[in-house]
Amino acid sequence: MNQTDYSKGSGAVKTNPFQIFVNQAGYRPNSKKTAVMNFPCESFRIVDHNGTCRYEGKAVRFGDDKNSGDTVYEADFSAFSQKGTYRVVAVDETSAEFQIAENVYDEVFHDIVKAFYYLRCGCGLDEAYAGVYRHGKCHTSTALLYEDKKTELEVSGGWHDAGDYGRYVTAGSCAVAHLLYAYKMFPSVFEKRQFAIPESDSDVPDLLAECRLELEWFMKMQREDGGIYHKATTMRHAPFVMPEDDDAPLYVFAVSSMATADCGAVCALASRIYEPYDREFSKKLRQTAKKACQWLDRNPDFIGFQNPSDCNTGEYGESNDFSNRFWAYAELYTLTGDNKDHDKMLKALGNEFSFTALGYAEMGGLGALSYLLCPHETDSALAKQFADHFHMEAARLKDVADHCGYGCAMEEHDFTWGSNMTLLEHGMIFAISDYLEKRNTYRDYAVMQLDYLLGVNPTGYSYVTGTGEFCCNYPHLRPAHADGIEACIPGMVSGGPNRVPCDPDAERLIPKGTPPMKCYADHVGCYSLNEITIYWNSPAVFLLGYLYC
Ligand code: 9MR
Ligand code: ZN
Repeated sequence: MNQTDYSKGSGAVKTNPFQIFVNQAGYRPNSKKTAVMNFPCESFRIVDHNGTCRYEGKAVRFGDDKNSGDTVYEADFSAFSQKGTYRVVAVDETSAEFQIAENVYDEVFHDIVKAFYYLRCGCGLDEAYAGVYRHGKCHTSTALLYEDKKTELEVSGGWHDAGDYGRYVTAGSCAVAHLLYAYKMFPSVFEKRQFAIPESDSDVPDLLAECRLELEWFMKMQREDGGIYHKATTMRHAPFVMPEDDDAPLYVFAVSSMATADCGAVCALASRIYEPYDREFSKKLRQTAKKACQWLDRNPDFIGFQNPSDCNTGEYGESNDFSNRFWAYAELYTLTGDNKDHDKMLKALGNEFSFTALGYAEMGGLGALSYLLCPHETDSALAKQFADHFHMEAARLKDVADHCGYGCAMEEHDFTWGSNMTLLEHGMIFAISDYLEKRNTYRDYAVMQLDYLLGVNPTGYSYVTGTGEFCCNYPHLRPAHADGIEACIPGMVSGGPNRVPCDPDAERLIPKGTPPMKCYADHVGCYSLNEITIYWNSPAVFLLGYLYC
């Protein structure tokens, strides 16, 4: 993230040739279908690839949209459900190509899950699975404990966090939790689905095989006394080289109470999920979770994390660990059914935090979800409170989306670093609320969040690499740049617009006063707009899992 010479993609940022904004992956036949225009128009047409008009509709003036600064017109073609490949045309503008078909999400879903494979650390990526994106083994040397450099630790494995090669426990726990809840809530979507990974032929669903890599790494990050080290990284961010060429010494940094709680929580969750597939592994996860929670019992005070002054890799600092502890004890109770664990969870409720936040720092929503899906006896009044929080949040977000010309459930303050995570987590809230009530009240709103991600937004970008005619292709992602291949590794969710761009390239490229939803550039230097991370992909997996049901 410094004075790097970006030889690829460092030129001008492309301008969008399409002024009508559509979901570039497409729409399912029976789903809500909207395109958005930001120029005056009264009607629109859907044309097929021969240019033949297949549908005509009236454009509806939405009016001024605050976060994009646009005056917006909407084209609703939900009534048109004929399978095919189309564009929307209005006045003399056109949209990118899109499809209407039952399976329109298949490819993007595959890519977004497969992205985790591409981020694997340690094992190297085989040509058989990675094709041109293959690379050698990376970060396999032992690491030194930063606090006591005589101690060497073997902590290979897991996933690279993001555009950098660091591995961070809190970030990883959040991502694995999204993926495991996707599996738990929508099992039929994942049971048979393969993502072309080395484990695809095993009896374990691919999504679980993929998460296992990260879980195995978490276990290596646990200290004898149960505490979990916060991160394993080099001292400084690597230059833009391939992972196997990043050979700076690795360090393991201090134990934090957030990492211990988050990792304990996700291992407890995983222990239940892997039980039918691998008893031994499930037992190990249970032990990791128990030891982590015992450490929390013995260390009731917050132990945060701050980078030592000579380290510039990700910090993932938090100012308290209330929600993390609640999540840990909620998952522990869900695993054990032990009243003592229930008491600990109740005690952790004594502090104020959100019960709908889904990470990476605030974890209260995951604790609430754990309790709501708990197979043991629960306090029905408390469970109702948790469910109500999700329903109230879904209703609030619906209102936000109704006031947005692009149907996006985000407010001005949501457009910060990684805004697409917030977008997708809001999509998750719609899904969770409906799931709990076995209804489809918010389905259209969940679809609309995905539409925004894949092109129904004022930049016109599909924010997923490889999806759509006009998608981001130059994310701040070291191997994608260093491999010299023009087409980026597919399936990477870009962080998205950030109204407070805070890297030198973004400060140069985004004029002051740009509306929040347009503060984006598909430029490799812009880590505050265009990085990728595991926990920006993971909520997309959850949302797509839901939309498949
Ligand atoms: O996602 C994180 C974002 O919310 C923070 O504002 C930002 C600055 O602290 O850090 C982001 O996390 C980065 C992490 O520190 C290192 N790996 C890449 C992450 C995504 O940019
Ligand atoms: Zn690596």
